Amino acid sequence: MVSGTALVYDEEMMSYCLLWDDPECAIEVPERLASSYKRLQDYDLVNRCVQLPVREATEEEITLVHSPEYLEVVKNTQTMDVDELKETSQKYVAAYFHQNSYRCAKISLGGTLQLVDAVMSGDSLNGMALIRPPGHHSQRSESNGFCVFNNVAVAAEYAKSKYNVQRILIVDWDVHHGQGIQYIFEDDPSVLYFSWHRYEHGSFWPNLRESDYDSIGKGKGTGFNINLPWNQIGMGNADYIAAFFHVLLPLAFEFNPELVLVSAGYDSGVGDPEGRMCATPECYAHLTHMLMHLAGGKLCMILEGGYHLRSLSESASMTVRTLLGDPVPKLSGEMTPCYSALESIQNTRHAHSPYWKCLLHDETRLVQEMSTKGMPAPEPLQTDGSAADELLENHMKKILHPTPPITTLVVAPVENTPNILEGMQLEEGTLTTQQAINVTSAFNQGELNENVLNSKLLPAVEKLLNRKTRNCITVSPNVYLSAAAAIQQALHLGSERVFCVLIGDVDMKPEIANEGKTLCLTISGDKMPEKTHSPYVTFLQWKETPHGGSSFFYPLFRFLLPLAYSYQPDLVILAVGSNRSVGTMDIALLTSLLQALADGAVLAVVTETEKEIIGALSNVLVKCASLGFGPYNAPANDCAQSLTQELTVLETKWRMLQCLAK
Ligand code: X5A
Ligand code: ZN
Repeated sequence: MVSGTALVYDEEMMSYCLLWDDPECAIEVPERLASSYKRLQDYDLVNRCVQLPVREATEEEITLVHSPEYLEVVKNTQTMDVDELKETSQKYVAAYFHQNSYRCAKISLGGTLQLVDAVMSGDSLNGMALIRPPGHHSQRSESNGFCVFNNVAVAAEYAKSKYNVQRILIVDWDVHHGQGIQYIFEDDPSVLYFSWHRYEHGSFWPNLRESDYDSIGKGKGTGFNINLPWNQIGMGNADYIAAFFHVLLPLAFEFNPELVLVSAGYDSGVGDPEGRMCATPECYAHLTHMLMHLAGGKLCMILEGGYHLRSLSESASMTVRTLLGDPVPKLSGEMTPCYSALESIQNTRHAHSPYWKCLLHDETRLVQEMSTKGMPAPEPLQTDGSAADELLENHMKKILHPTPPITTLVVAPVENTPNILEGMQLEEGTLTTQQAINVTSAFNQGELNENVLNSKLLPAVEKLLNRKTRNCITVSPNVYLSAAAAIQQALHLGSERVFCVLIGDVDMKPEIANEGKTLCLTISGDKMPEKTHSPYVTFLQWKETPHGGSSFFYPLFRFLLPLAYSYQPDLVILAVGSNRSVGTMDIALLTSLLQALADGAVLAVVTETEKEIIGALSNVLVKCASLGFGPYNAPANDCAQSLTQELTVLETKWRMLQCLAK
């Protein structure tokens, strides 16, 4: 299997800078690269990556996107004096040239193409290019917003022509609209472009009408340009994650790209003077982790903006850590998207609803009068530069833990041992049925039985909670009883929130959901049982439609993950019994995505007869297995309907489920 993370960096890209006074351009400094690279070194991430040498992009490559006339203009800046450089710069918007700009722009683009080659050839699974100048504002014949050549746009054209890639997803999480990328691919259905950006009803740079949600592409490309404009500053973790669940991910999975390119600007992070947003560094780990499940893991991160050095470098480090497969830290903050974010999400979903099957099942309608329209300019947030420095320093200490020494602990009787993979450790033995029965009665009596404490499953739960192992897989003759025992043990050891997903014949008794300390979700092909009226006992009726492909993405992003993220568990238990109505690959995807919760503490409990599931889950839990998915299928009507009903009840309590502002 393809593995490894590539890193592109060369200090030569620090050999240009702004030569005159211009407050707008002053933030784009060479130290942006130095501090990012330094932070990666401090976290010992550079050593764990494959470092790729940069190269100059060729003229042929540059003109995949740019006009020969513009190339000539940039080339000529090499020999200009400062006055001429300034004069050339002023022909464009928010641009500056230096004598070394051309050379650096060629390396910046060439480095990006090196990364694309590594990933497309299979030398590396994924990677990141730390480069400048950035690219996403630059246009066919124009420099713009500190960008000279459009690195990501050229990379997409390059991948199409060199590797015959049919579908490319570009995710632009920079806080500015990459209008350059939009213009280049507007009428091209082979490139799906997603950008969120600070917009404030058009009052934020680059102040373009076409940055709004209703620019959806042109001609054949209609539906393939997704703009999510933020009309307020202060967007944070919950808003970004909601945008992924309710806008980007469903469309991206339906699109089914063969390569994902990220215009990875970190000016959307906390402390950035341009963006004035609030996302903390681990948010980028979550975004990255989700994107790693597309295109068989072929994911290239290409640096764009990011002007708060500490925020930039911490966020870029979280990105690389995640690419390498390290556990994703728990997301911090209240998991409630703000009203203005929901308005934006609602409008983007509405604008795209004619073009995407996955948007069909929910009601979509337009917000006519935006709540923030005509509001006075927002007050500066308290997170100015140095306050953010301090906040970040403390924050990183709080959220980063040493990676557990064991990746996957296997609790199984020896005759049922799955093939032990590298990174797995076997603890022989599991609960006997008698022991498990003891647990249930112990639970009813409010005490834990000696017998049970001596078995191997309960110590495994302790190891999981104490971070001795990252995750755990248990092969059990009685999935329900083992899961019940694990829950009791977790609560006994002080867990506050256990998220438990039950698939197939597991039959967990709802009374397990005590005091909100557990949230149980049962997935079954049968109709919903009589309603319990507890938001902690939830139900998903799900059955695959017969004709190939999968429709599971729909409930995954519409329901399962938003529910899990709303709850913020400290332990995830996934119990898979027999007679399940969800396919092996879908359960693998679910498990892999759930690893972003609870610092990766996932306990999978699997029936001993389900060999295929045991194999698939071992793969997902041990390696960040790159999963491949077929085309998207529309879900069966009764399933979609029962989900909608369930959502109406639950979304007032679990706020990440909400995708209409009301
Ligand atoms: C790459 C990038 C921002 C330009 C802002 C000009 N450019 N006001 O973040
Ligand atoms: Zn930017």
